[in-house]
Amino acid sequence: MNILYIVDTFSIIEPMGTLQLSAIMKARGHQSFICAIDDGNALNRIAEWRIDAIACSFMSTEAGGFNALVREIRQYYPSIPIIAGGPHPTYYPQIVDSWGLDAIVVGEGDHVIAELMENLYSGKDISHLMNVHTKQFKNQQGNLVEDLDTLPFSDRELLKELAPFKYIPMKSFFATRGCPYSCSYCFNSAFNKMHKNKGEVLRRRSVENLIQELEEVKSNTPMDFVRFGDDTFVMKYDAWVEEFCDKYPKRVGIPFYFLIHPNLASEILISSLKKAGCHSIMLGIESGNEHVRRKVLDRYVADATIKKAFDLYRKYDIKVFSNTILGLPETTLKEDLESLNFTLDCRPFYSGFTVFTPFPGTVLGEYSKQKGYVKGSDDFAESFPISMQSGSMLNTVTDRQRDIHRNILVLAPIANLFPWLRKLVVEKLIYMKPNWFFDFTGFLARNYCNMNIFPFGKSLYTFVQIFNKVVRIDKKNYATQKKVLPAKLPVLETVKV
Ligand code: B12
Ligand code: SF4
Repeated sequence: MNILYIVDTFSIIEPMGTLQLSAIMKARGHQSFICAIDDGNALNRIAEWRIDAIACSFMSTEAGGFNALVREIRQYYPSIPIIAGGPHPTYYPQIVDSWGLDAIVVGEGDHVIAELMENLYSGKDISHLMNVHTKQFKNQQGNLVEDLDTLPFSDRELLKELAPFKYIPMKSFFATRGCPYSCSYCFNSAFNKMHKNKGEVLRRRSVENLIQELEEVKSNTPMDFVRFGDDTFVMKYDAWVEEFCDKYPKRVGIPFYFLIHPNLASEILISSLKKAGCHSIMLGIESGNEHVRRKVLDRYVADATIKKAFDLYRKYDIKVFSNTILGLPETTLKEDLESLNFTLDCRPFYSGFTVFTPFPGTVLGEYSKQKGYVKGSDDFAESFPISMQSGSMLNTVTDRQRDIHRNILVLAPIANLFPWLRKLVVEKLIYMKPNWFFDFTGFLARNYCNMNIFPFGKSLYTFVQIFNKVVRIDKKNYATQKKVLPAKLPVLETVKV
Protein backbone atom coordinates (compact mmCIF):
# COMPACT_ATOMS: atom_id res chain seq x y z
CA MET A 1 0.00 0.00 0.00
CA ASN A 2 1.02 3.61 -0.51
CA ILE A 3 0.23 5.30 2.78
CA LEU A 4 0.02 9.06 3.19
CA TYR A 5 0.74 10.30 6.71
CA ILE A 6 -0.71 13.74 7.29
CA VAL A 7 0.46 16.06 10.04
CA ASP A 8 -0.52 19.63 10.72
CA THR A 9 2.73 21.41 10.10
CA PHE A 10 6.40 20.66 9.64
CA SER A 11 7.74 22.36 12.76
CA ILE A 12 11.39 22.17 13.74
CA ILE A 13 10.55 19.10 15.85
CA GLU A 14 9.92 15.82 14.06
CA PRO A 15 6.47 14.17 14.33
CA MET A 16 7.77 11.15 16.23
CA GLY A 17 4.47 9.26 16.55
CA THR A 18 4.10 9.29 12.77
CA LEU A 19 7.73 8.27 12.23
CA GLN A 20 7.23 5.34 14.59
CA LEU A 21 4.10 4.13 12.80
CA SER A 22 5.69 4.58 9.39
CA ALA A 23 8.62 2.38 10.49
CA ILE A 24 6.17 -0.33 11.55
CA MET A 25 4.32 -0.17 8.23
CA LYS A 26 7.50 -0.10 6.16
CA ALA A 27 8.70 -3.23 7.95
CA ARG A 28 5.57 -4.90 6.54
CA GLY A 29 6.42 -3.82 3.00
CA HIS A 30 4.27 -0.69 2.63
CA GLN A 31 5.42 2.63 1.17
CA SER A 32 5.30 5.83 3.20
CA PHE A 33 4.62 9.41 2.09
CA ILE A 34 4.09 12.47 4.27
CA CYS A 35 2.58 15.92 3.92
CA ALA A 36 1.56 18.77 6.19
CA ILE A 37 -1.86 20.34 5.86
CA ASP A 38 -0.51 23.84 6.22
CA ASP A 39 1.24 23.39 2.86
CA GLY A 40 -2.26 23.37 1.37
CA ASN A 41 -1.65 20.63 -1.20
CA ALA A 42 -2.70 17.41 0.56
CA LEU A 43 -5.51 16.76 -1.92
CA ASN A 44 -3.18 16.95 -4.90
CA ARG A 45 -0.65 14.70 -3.19
CA ILE A 46 -3.19 11.89 -2.92
CA ALA A 47 -3.52 11.70 -6.69
CA GLU A 48 0.11 12.50 -7.46
CA TRP A 49 1.51 9.76 -5.18
CA ARG A 50 -1.25 7.22 -5.97
CA ILE A 51 -2.15 6.99 -2.31
CA ASP A 52 -4.12 3.95 -1.08
CA ALA A 53 -4.79 4.90 2.52
CA ILE A 54 -4.40 7.93 4.79
CA ALA A 55 -3.22 8.18 8.40
CA CYS A 56 -3.76 11.52 10.18
CA SER A 57 -2.06 12.44 13.45
CA PHE A 58 -3.04 15.53 15.44
CA MET A 59 -3.42 17.35 18.75
CA SER A 60 -6.52 19.22 19.88
CA THR A 61 -5.10 22.55 18.76
CA GLU A 62 -4.87 21.14 15.24
CA ALA A 63 -8.31 19.48 15.13
CA GLY A 64 -10.10 22.30 13.23
CA GLY A 65 -7.77 22.02 10.24
CA PHE A 66 -8.01 18.24 10.15
CA ASN A 67 -11.80 18.29 10.35
CA ALA A 68 -11.91 20.56 7.28
CA LEU A 69 -9.32 18.49 5.43
CA VAL A 70 -11.05 15.15 6.05
CA ARG A 71 -14.27 16.66 4.68
CA GLU A 72 -12.44 17.86 1.56
CA ILE A 73 -10.75 14.50 1.04
CA ARG A 74 -14.10 12.73 1.34
CA GLN A 75 -15.53 14.92 -1.44
CA TYR A 76 -12.74 14.01 -3.85
CA TYR A 77 -11.97 10.45 -2.74
CA PRO A 78 -15.12 9.01 -1.19
CA SER A 79 -13.76 5.50 -0.68
CA ILE A 80 -10.14 5.98 0.35
CA PRO A 81 -9.56 4.61 3.88
CA ILE A 82 -8.80 7.43 6.32
CA ILE A 83 -7.79 6.74 9.89
CA ALA A 84 -6.65 9.10 12.64
CA GLY A 85 -4.76 8.90 15.91
CA GLY A 86 -2.68 10.98 18.30
CA PRO A 87 -3.72 13.14 21.26
CA HIS A 88 -7.00 14.59 19.92
CA PRO A 89 -8.59 11.33 18.71
CA THR A 90 -7.40 9.76 21.99
CA TYR A 91 -8.97 12.32 24.31
CA TYR A 92 -11.92 13.36 22.13
CA PRO A 93 -12.85 10.11 20.35
CA GLN A 94 -16.36 11.40 19.59
CA ILE A 95 -14.91 12.82 16.35
CA VAL A 96 -15.26 9.38 14.78
CA ASP A 97 -19.05 9.78 14.75
CA SER A 98 -19.16 12.93 12.65
CA TRP A 99 -15.94 13.50 10.74
CA GLY A 100 -16.20 10.90 7.96
CA LEU A 101 -13.22 8.91 9.23
CA ASP A 102 -13.16 5.13 8.77
CA ALA A 103 -11.64 4.58 12.20
CA ILE A 104 -9.62 6.21 14.93
CA VAL A 105 -7.03 4.72 17.24
CA VAL A 106 -7.26 5.69 20.90
CA GLY A 107 -3.86 5.66 22.64
CA GLU A 108 -0.85 3.85 21.26
CA GLY A 109 -1.08 2.76 17.65
CA ASP A 110 1.95 0.47 17.39
CA HIS A 111 0.15 -2.84 18.02
CA VAL A 112 -2.83 -2.13 15.85
CA ILE A 113 -1.95 0.09 12.89
CA ALA A 114 -0.84 -2.66 10.50
CA GLU A 115 -3.89 -4.88 10.86
CA LEU A 116 -6.21 -1.88 10.89
CA MET A 117 -4.90 -0.37 7.65
CA GLU A 118 -4.46 -3.64 5.83
CA ASN A 119 -7.94 -4.86 6.77
CA LEU A 120 -9.59 -1.55 5.89
CA TYR A 121 -7.84 -1.52 2.53
CA SER A 122 -8.83 -5.06 1.67
CA GLY A 123 -12.36 -4.79 3.08
CA LYS A 124 -11.77 -7.24 5.95
CA ASP A 125 -13.20 -7.11 9.46
CA ILE A 126 -11.71 -4.66 11.95
CA SER A 127 -14.25 -5.03 14.75
CA HIS A 128 -11.95 -7.18 16.89
CA LEU A 129 -9.11 -4.65 17.03
CA MET A 130 -8.31 -3.19 20.45
CA ASN A 131 -7.99 0.63 20.75
CA VAL A 132 -10.06 1.07 17.58
CA HIS A 133 -13.25 3.16 17.45
CA THR A 134 -15.55 3.51 14.46
CA LYS A 135 -19.07 4.91 14.08
CA GLN A 136 -20.35 1.38 14.71
CA PHE A 137 -18.21 0.24 17.67
CA LYS A 138 -15.86 1.57 20.32
CA ASN A 139 -13.41 -1.12 21.41
CA GLN A 140 -11.56 -1.29 24.70
CA GLN A 141 -7.94 -0.38 25.24
CA GLY A 142 -5.43 -3.16 24.73
CA ASN A 143 -2.17 -3.53 26.61
CA LEU A 144 0.49 -0.86 26.38
CA VAL A 145 3.63 -1.70 24.43
CA GLU A 146 5.57 -3.55 27.11
CA ASP A 147 9.04 -3.75 25.66
CA LEU A 148 9.97 -0.59 23.73
CA ASP A 149 13.09 -2.30 22.40
CA THR A 150 10.86 -4.46 20.19
CA LEU A 151 9.76 -1.42 18.17
CA PRO A 152 11.67 -0.52 15.01
CA PHE A 153 13.65 2.72 15.05
CA SER A 154 11.70 5.76 13.85
CA ASP A 155 11.50 6.14 10.07
CA ARG A 156 13.61 9.28 9.65
CA GLU A 157 13.97 8.63 5.91
CA LEU A 158 10.46 10.03 5.58
CA LEU A 159 11.71 13.53 6.46
CA LYS A 160 15.20 13.33 5.02
CA GLU A 161 14.59 15.48 1.95
CA LEU A 162 12.01 17.76 3.55
CA ALA A 163 12.40 21.33 4.76
CA PRO A 164 12.84 22.36 7.49
CA PHE A 165 14.08 18.98 8.79
CA LYS A 166 16.91 18.64 6.29
CA TYR A 167 18.35 21.97 7.48
CA ILE A 168 18.00 21.21 11.16
CA PRO A 169 20.81 19.24 12.80
CA MET A 170 18.79 18.81 16.01
CA LYS A 171 17.17 15.36 16.17
CA SER A 172 14.56 14.06 18.61
CA PHE A 173 14.64 10.75 20.46
CA PHE A 174 12.50 9.09 23.10
CA ALA A 175 14.03 6.92 25.82
CA THR A 176 10.74 6.23 27.58
CA ARG A 177 6.98 6.31 27.25
CA GLY A 178 4.57 7.44 29.94
CA CYS A 179 4.79 9.52 33.08
CA PRO A 180 3.93 8.31 36.58
CA TYR A 181 2.77 11.76 37.75
CA SER A 182 -0.84 12.85 37.34
CA CYS A 183 -0.83 16.62 37.01
CA SER A 184 -4.45 17.68 36.52
CA TYR A 185 -3.85 19.80 33.37
CA CYS A 186 -1.86 17.14 31.53
CA PHE A 187 -2.92 14.30 29.30
CA ASN A 188 -1.02 11.74 31.40
CA SER A 189 -3.66 11.76 34.14
CA ALA A 190 -6.24 10.65 31.56
CA PHE A 191 -3.86 8.29 29.77
CA ASN A 192 -2.93 6.50 33.00
CA LYS A 193 -6.58 6.07 34.00
CA MET A 194 -7.45 4.79 30.53
CA HIS A 195 -4.70 2.17 30.76
CA LYS A 196 -5.25 0.97 34.32
CA ASN A 197 -4.23 -2.73 34.47
CA LYS A 198 -2.97 -2.54 30.87
CA GLY A 199 0.72 -2.63 31.75
CA GLU A 200 3.36 -0.46 33.36
CA VAL A 201 2.74 3.25 32.80
CA LEU A 202 6.41 4.20 32.64
CA ARG A 203 8.41 2.12 30.18
CA ARG A 204 12.02 2.56 29.25
CA ARG A 205 14.15 1.43 26.34
CA SER A 206 17.42 -0.24 27.21
CA VAL A 207 20.39 2.11 27.07
CA GLU A 208 21.93 -0.08 24.38
CA ASN A 209 18.86 0.13 22.14
CA LEU A 210 18.68 3.91 22.53
CA ILE A 211 22.39 4.39 21.89
CA GLN A 212 22.21 2.21 18.78
CA GLU A 213 19.49 4.45 17.33
CA LEU A 214 21.51 7.55 18.20
CA GLU A 215 24.58 6.07 16.50
CA GLU A 216 22.59 5.13 13.42
CA VAL A 217 21.10 8.62 13.07
CA LYS A 218 24.47 10.26 13.73
CA SER A 219 26.08 8.24 10.95
CA ASN A 220 23.28 8.97 8.43
CA THR A 221 22.27 12.56 9.08
CA PRO A 222 23.90 15.81 10.16
CA MET A 223 23.23 15.95 13.91
CA ASP A 224 24.83 18.41 16.32
CA PHE A 225 22.20 18.51 19.05
CA VAL A 226 19.99 15.82 20.60
CA ARG A 227 16.55 16.53 22.01
CA PHE A 228 15.10 13.86 24.28
CA GLY A 229 11.35 14.46 24.07
CA ASP A 230 10.31 12.21 26.97
CA ASP A 231 7.80 13.56 29.48
CA THR A 232 10.36 12.78 32.18
CA PHE A 233 13.66 11.60 30.75
CA VAL A 234 14.90 10.06 34.01
CA MET A 235 13.36 9.56 37.47
CA LYS A 236 16.47 9.18 39.64
CA TYR A 237 20.13 8.25 39.55
CA ASP A 238 20.03 4.50 38.94
CA ALA A 239 21.80 1.77 36.95
CA TRP A 240 20.16 3.01 33.71
CA VAL A 241 21.49 6.55 34.21
CA GLU A 242 24.91 5.21 35.15
CA GLU A 243 25.08 3.12 31.97
CA PHE A 244 23.76 5.99 29.84
CA CYS A 245 26.30 8.44 31.28
CA ASP A 246 29.07 5.96 30.53
CA LYS A 247 28.07 5.04 26.95
CA TYR A 248 26.59 8.29 25.62
CA PRO A 249 29.73 10.46 25.69
CA LYS A 250 31.87 7.68 24.20
CA ARG A 251 29.53 6.60 21.42
CA VAL A 252 27.43 9.69 20.68
CA GLY A 253 29.14 12.66 22.33
CA ILE A 254 26.65 15.33 21.21
CA PRO A 255 25.13 17.90 23.61
CA PHE A 256 21.58 17.13 24.62
CA TYR A 257 18.35 18.49 26.13
CA PHE A 258 15.59 16.74 28.08
CA LEU A 259 12.51 17.38 30.23
CA ILE A 260 12.43 16.53 33.94
CA HIS A 261 10.33 17.15 37.06
CA PRO A 262 11.73 19.55 39.70
CA ASN A 263 11.19 16.89 42.40
CA LEU A 264 13.92 14.78 40.84
CA ALA A 265 16.92 17.11 41.15
CA SER A 266 19.86 15.55 42.98
CA GLU A 267 23.50 16.49 42.86
CA ILE A 268 24.65 13.06 41.66
CA LEU A 269 22.02 12.94 38.90
CA ILE A 270 22.70 16.44 37.60
CA SER A 271 26.49 16.25 37.79
CA SER A 272 26.50 12.88 35.97
CA LEU A 273 24.17 14.08 33.21
CA LYS A 274 26.23 17.25 32.83
CA LYS A 275 29.37 15.18 32.39
CA ALA A 276 27.56 13.06 29.82
CA GLY A 277 26.79 16.17 27.73
CA CYS A 278 23.57 17.70 29.07
CA HIS A 279 23.36 21.28 27.77
CA SER A 280 19.79 22.31 28.66
CA ILE A 281 16.59 21.03 30.20
CA MET A 282 12.95 21.96 30.68
CA LEU A 283 11.57 22.26 34.22
CA GLY A 284 7.91 22.93 34.92
CA ILE A 285 7.08 25.54 37.54
CA GLU A 286 3.45 25.73 36.40
CA SER A 287 2.29 27.94 39.30
CA GLY A 288 4.18 30.22 41.65
CA ASN A 289 1.64 29.58 44.39
CA GLU A 290 2.27 26.34 46.26
CA HIS A 291 -1.37 25.96 47.29
CA VAL A 292 -2.55 26.26 43.67
CA ARG A 293 0.15 23.86 42.58
CA ARG A 294 -1.01 21.23 45.05
CA LYS A 295 -4.78 21.79 45.08
CA VAL A 296 -5.54 22.84 41.50
CA LEU A 297 -2.71 21.24 39.54
CA ASP A 298 -2.16 18.05 41.59
CA ARG A 299 1.56 18.84 41.46
CA TYR A 300 3.04 17.96 44.79
CA VAL A 301 6.22 19.96 44.81
CA ALA A 302 7.22 22.61 47.35
CA ASP A 303 8.46 26.11 46.50
CA ALA A 304 11.76 25.33 48.20
CA THR A 305 12.23 22.15 46.14
CA ILE A 306 11.71 24.06 42.90
CA LYS A 307 14.17 26.77 43.90
CA LYS A 308 16.73 24.17 44.96
CA ALA A 309 16.37 22.41 41.60
CA PHE A 310 17.01 25.68 39.71
CA ASP A 311 20.05 26.40 41.91
CA LEU A 312 21.51 22.96 41.24
CA TYR A 313 21.07 23.17 37.48
CA ARG A 314 22.60 26.65 37.53
CA LYS A 315 25.53 25.35 39.58
CA TYR A 316 26.28 22.83 36.82
CA ASP A 317 25.78 25.42 34.09
CA ILE A 318 22.81 23.66 32.56
CA LYS A 319 20.43 26.10 30.87
CA VAL A 320 16.87 25.78 32.11
CA PHE A 321 13.76 26.49 30.07
CA SER A 322 10.91 26.89 32.56
CA ASN A 323 7.19 26.70 31.95
CA THR A 324 4.56 28.52 33.98
CA ILE A 325 0.80 28.49 33.32
CA LEU A 326 -1.30 31.66 33.61
CA GLY A 327 -5.07 31.96 34.00
CA LEU A 328 -5.67 28.71 35.89
CA PRO A 329 -9.26 27.93 36.88
CA GLU A 330 -10.32 29.42 40.21
CA THR A 331 -7.34 31.71 40.38
CA THR A 332 -7.16 35.46 39.80
CA LEU A 333 -4.66 38.03 38.65
CA LYS A 334 -3.10 37.85 42.12
CA GLU A 335 -1.92 34.25 41.52
CA ASP A 336 -0.74 35.14 37.99
CA LEU A 337 1.45 37.88 39.44
CA GLU A 338 2.76 35.49 42.09
CA SER A 339 3.64 33.08 39.29
CA LEU A 340 5.46 35.80 37.38
CA ASN A 341 7.50 36.83 40.41
CA PHE A 342 8.24 33.28 41.54
CA THR A 343 9.41 32.34 38.03
CA LEU A 344 11.72 35.36 37.86
CA ASP A 345 13.05 34.50 41.36
CA CYS A 346 13.99 31.03 40.09
CA ARG A 347 16.15 32.69 37.39
CA PRO A 348 15.67 30.20 34.55
CA PHE A 349 17.57 30.90 31.34
CA TYR A 350 14.28 31.14 29.49
CA SER A 351 11.05 31.82 31.37
CA GLY A 352 8.34 30.40 29.13
CA PHE A 353 4.69 31.14 29.95
CA THR A 354 1.53 29.61 28.52
CA VAL A 355 -2.15 30.32 29.12
CA PHE A 356 -4.18 27.49 30.65
CA THR A 357 -6.04 25.49 27.99
CA PRO A 358 -8.77 23.04 29.08
CA PHE A 359 -7.68 20.03 27.01
CA PRO A 360 -10.29 17.30 26.63
CA GLY A 361 -9.88 14.30 28.89
CA THR A 362 -7.64 16.09 31.40
CA VAL A 363 -8.94 16.41 34.96
CA LEU A 364 -8.73 20.19 34.91
CA GLY A 365 -10.18 20.46 31.39
CA GLU A 366 -13.23 18.39 32.32
CA TYR A 367 -13.63 20.24 35.63
CA SER A 368 -13.56 23.60 33.84
CA LYS A 369 -16.21 22.37 31.41
CA GLN A 370 -18.47 21.01 34.17
CA LYS A 371 -18.21 24.27 36.08
CA GLY A 372 -19.22 26.22 32.97
CA TYR A 373 -15.90 28.08 32.79
CA VAL A 374 -15.21 27.23 29.14
CA LYS A 375 -16.25 29.79 26.52
CA GLY A 376 -17.83 28.84 23.23
CA SER A 377 -19.19 25.55 21.95
CA ASP A 378 -18.31 22.10 23.18
CA ASP A 379 -16.96 21.26 19.74
CA PHE A 380 -13.21 21.25 20.03
CA ALA A 381 -12.84 21.21 16.27
CA GLU A 382 -14.48 24.62 16.08
CA SER A 383 -13.40 26.42 19.18
CA PHE A 384 -9.91 25.31 20.10
CA PRO A 385 -7.17 27.95 20.03
CA ILE A 386 -4.20 27.10 17.86
CA SER A 387 -1.73 27.49 20.69
CA MET A 388 -1.51 27.85 24.44
CA GLN A 389 0.00 31.25 23.73
CA SER A 390 -3.44 32.41 22.53
CA GLY A 391 -5.90 34.16 24.86
CA SER A 392 -7.64 32.21 27.62
CA MET A 393 -10.66 30.03 26.75
CA LEU A 394 -12.12 30.56 30.24
CA ASN A 395 -15.00 32.97 30.70
CA THR A 396 -13.76 33.67 34.24
CA VAL A 397 -10.75 35.54 32.84
CA THR A 398 -11.40 39.27 32.44
CA ASP A 399 -10.33 41.30 29.39
CA ARG A 400 -7.83 43.18 31.53
CA GLN A 401 -6.35 39.87 32.73
CA ARG A 402 -6.14 38.69 29.11
CA ASP A 403 -4.12 41.79 28.17
CA ILE A 404 -1.84 41.25 31.14
CA HIS A 405 -1.35 37.59 30.18
CA ARG A 406 -0.38 38.59 26.69
CA ASN A 407 2.15 41.09 28.04
CA ILE A 408 3.59 38.57 30.51
CA LEU A 409 4.07 36.00 27.72
CA VAL A 410 6.21 38.39 25.72
CA LEU A 411 7.83 40.53 28.43
CA ALA A 412 8.73 37.97 31.12
CA PRO A 413 11.65 36.54 29.10
CA ILE A 414 12.98 40.10 28.76
CA ALA A 415 12.74 40.77 32.52
CA ASN A 416 14.47 37.47 33.02
CA LEU A 417 17.32 38.16 30.59
CA PHE A 418 17.83 41.71 31.92
CA PRO A 419 17.08 41.64 35.67
CA TRP A 420 17.52 45.46 35.86
CA LEU A 421 14.34 45.72 33.77
CA ARG A 422 12.32 43.48 36.11
CA LYS A 423 10.84 46.28 38.24
CA LEU A 424 9.73 48.22 35.16
CA VAL A 425 8.20 45.12 33.53
CA VAL A 426 6.48 43.78 36.64
CA GLU A 427 5.21 47.07 37.98
CA LYS A 428 4.45 49.07 34.81
CA LEU A 429 4.76 47.46 31.39
CA ILE A 430 2.53 44.42 31.91
CA TYR A 431 -0.38 46.75 32.75
CA MET A 432 -0.12 48.68 29.46
CA LYS A 433 -2.15 47.88 26.34
CA PRO A 434 -0.48 45.03 24.42
CA ASN A 435 1.25 46.49 21.36
CA TRP A 436 3.48 45.54 18.43
CA PHE A 437 6.63 46.80 20.17
CA PHE A 438 6.16 44.42 23.12
CA ASP A 439 5.33 41.59 20.71
CA PHE A 440 8.40 42.27 18.60
CA THR A 441 10.87 42.54 21.51
CA GLY A 442 9.29 39.45 23.06
CA PHE A 443 9.70 37.60 19.76
CA LEU A 444 13.40 38.51 19.67
CA ALA A 445 13.93 37.51 23.32
CA ARG A 446 12.09 34.22 22.82
CA ASN A 447 14.12 33.29 19.78
CA TYR A 448 17.41 34.37 21.37
CA CYS A 449 16.59 32.10 24.33
CA ASN A 450 15.50 29.23 22.09
CA MET A 451 18.73 29.47 20.13
CA ASN A 452 20.68 29.10 23.37
CA ILE A 453 18.58 26.30 24.79
CA PHE A 454 18.74 24.43 21.45
CA PRO A 455 22.09 25.58 20.03
CA PHE A 456 21.97 23.60 16.80
CA GLY A 457 22.99 24.57 13.29
CA LYS A 458 25.47 27.35 12.78
CA SER A 459 24.87 28.37 9.17
CA LEU A 460 22.94 31.45 8.04
CA TYR A 461 20.95 29.18 5.74
CA THR A 462 19.71 27.11 8.71
CA PHE A 463 18.89 30.30 10.57
CA VAL A 464 16.80 31.68 7.69
CA GLN A 465 14.95 28.37 7.27
CA ILE A 466 14.11 28.21 10.95
CA PHE A 467 13.18 31.88 11.14
CA ASN A 468 10.78 31.35 8.22
CA LYS A 469 9.26 28.42 9.99
CA VAL A 470 8.88 30.24 13.30
CA VAL A 471 7.15 33.19 11.63
CA ARG A 472 4.87 30.79 9.79
CA ILE A 473 4.01 28.75 12.89
CA ASP A 474 3.15 31.94 14.77
CA LYS A 475 0.73 32.95 12.01
CA LYS A 476 -0.70 29.50 11.36
CA ASN A 477 -4.44 29.49 10.84
CA TYR A 478 -5.96 26.87 8.57
CA ALA A 479 -9.20 28.77 8.04
CA THR A 480 -7.52 31.71 6.32
CA GLN A 481 -4.72 29.80 4.68
CA LYS A 482 -4.34 29.58 0.90
CA LYS A 483 -5.13 26.07 -0.27
CA VAL A 484 -4.34 24.41 -3.56
CA LEU A 485 -7.46 22.44 -4.43
CA PRO A 486 -7.56 20.15 -7.46
CA ALA A 487 -9.34 21.98 -10.31
CA LYS A 488 -11.48 18.95 -11.16
CA LEU A 489 -11.99 15.47 -9.76
CA PRO A 490 -8.75 13.50 -10.17
CA VAL A 491 -8.92 10.26 -12.10
CA LEU A 492 -7.51 8.23 -9.19
CA GLU A 493 -9.54 5.19 -8.26
CA THR A 494 -8.99 3.54 -4.90
CA VAL A 495 -8.63 -0.13 -5.67
CA LYS A 496 -9.86 -2.56 -3.04
CA VAL A 497 -8.24 -6.01 -3.12
C1 B12 B 1 6.79 16.86 20.72
C2 B12 B 1 5.51 17.52 21.20
C3 B12 B 1 5.15 18.71 20.58
C4 B12 B 1 5.86 19.26 19.38
C5 B12 B 1 5.18 18.65 18.15
C6 B12 B 1 6.17 18.27 17.13
C7 B12 B 1 5.54 17.47 16.04
N1 B12 B 1 6.04 17.71 14.89
O1 B12 B 1 4.63 16.67 16.24
C8 B12 B 1 5.60 20.78 19.51
C9 B12 B 1 6.66 21.41 20.35
C10 B12 B 1 5.47 21.56 18.20
C11 B12 B 1 4.31 20.74 20.32
C12 B12 B 1 3.47 21.79 20.38
C13 B12 B 1 2.34 21.77 21.15
N2 B12 B 1 1.93 20.78 21.97
CO1 B12 B 1 2.82 19.11 22.17
N3 B12 B 1 3.65 17.53 22.65
C14 B12 B 1 4.72 16.95 22.23
C15 B12 B 1 5.01 15.71 23.08
C16 B12 B 1 5.93 16.14 24.20
C17 B12 B 1 5.62 14.51 22.39
C18 B12 B 1 4.87 13.99 21.15
C19 B12 B 1 5.51 12.75 20.68
O2 B12 B 1 6.27 12.78 19.74
N4 B12 B 1 5.26 11.61 21.37
C20 B12 B 1 5.87 10.32 21.11
C21 B12 B 1 5.02 9.52 20.14
C22 B12 B 1 5.61 8.14 19.95
O3 B12 B 1 3.74 9.39 20.72
P1 B12 B 1 2.44 9.98 20.00
O4 B12 B 1 2.75 11.14 19.17
O5 B12 B 1 1.38 10.12 21.02
O6 B12 B 1 2.03 8.79 19.01
C23 B12 B 1 1.47 7.56 19.43
C24 B12 B 1 -0.05 7.55 19.58
O7 B12 B 1 -0.60 8.80 19.89
C25 B12 B 1 -0.55 6.99 18.30
N5 B12 B 1 -0.72 7.88 17.15
C26 B12 B 1 -0.26 9.11 16.91
N6 B12 B 1 -0.62 9.52 15.70
C27 B12 B 1 -1.32 8.55 15.14
C28 B12 B 1 -1.91 8.46 13.88
C29 B12 B 1 -2.59 7.28 13.54
C30 B12 B 1 -3.23 7.18 12.21
C31 B12 B 1 -2.65 6.19 14.46
C32 B12 B 1 -3.34 4.96 14.10
C33 B12 B 1 -2.06 6.31 15.73
C34 B12 B 1 -1.41 7.48 16.04
O8 B12 B 1 0.45 6.04 17.98
C35 B12 B 1 1.75 6.59 18.31
C36 B12 B 1 2.64 5.45 18.71
O9 B12 B 1 2.07 4.71 19.76
C37 B12 B 1 3.59 15.38 23.60
C38 B12 B 1 3.58 14.62 24.90
C39 B12 B 1 3.75 13.14 24.66
N7 B12 B 1 4.43 12.51 25.55
O10 B12 B 1 3.29 12.55 23.69
C40 B12 B 1 2.97 16.78 23.70
C41 B12 B 1 1.47 16.96 23.43
C42 B12 B 1 1.11 16.18 22.21
N8 B12 B 1 1.40 18.40 23.15
C43 B12 B 1 0.41 18.96 23.65
C44 B12 B 1 0.15 20.35 23.55
C45 B12 B 1 -0.95 20.86 24.42
C46 B12 B 1 0.88 21.18 22.69
C47 B12 B 1 0.65 22.68 22.43
C48 B12 B 1 -0.78 23.09 22.30
C49 B12 B 1 1.37 23.46 23.51
C50 B12 B 1 1.56 24.96 23.26
N9 B12 B 1 2.57 25.43 23.85
O11 B12 B 1 0.86 25.66 22.62
C51 B12 B 1 1.42 22.92 21.12
C52 B12 B 1 0.50 22.84 19.90
C53 B12 B 1 1.11 23.45 18.70
C54 B12 B 1 0.17 23.43 17.54
N10 B12 B 1 0.65 22.97 16.43
O12 B12 B 1 -0.93 23.81 17.60
C55 B12 B 1 -0.50 17.99 24.37
C56 B12 B 1 -1.69 17.64 23.49
C57 B12 B 1 -3.00 17.59 24.23
C58 B12 B 1 -4.11 17.43 23.24
N11 B12 B 1 -5.25 16.96 23.70
O13 B12 B 1 -3.99 17.72 22.07
C59 B12 B 1 0.47 16.80 24.64
C60 B12 B 1 -0.18 15.43 24.68
C61 B12 B 1 1.19 17.11 25.97
C62 B12 B 1 0.31 17.44 27.16
N12 B12 B 1 0.82 18.20 28.04
O14 B12 B 1 -0.79 17.08 27.41
N13 B12 B 1 4.18 19.55 20.97
S1 SF4 C 1 5.10 15.64 35.18
FE1 SF4 C 1 4.78 16.61 33.17
S2 SF4 C 1 4.30 14.95 31.75
FE2 SF4 C 1 4.10 14.13 33.85
S3 SF4 C 1 1.91 14.34 34.35
FE3 SF4 C 1 2.94 16.20 35.10
S4 SF4 C 1 2.85 17.67 33.39
FE4 SF4 C 1 2.35 15.65 32.56
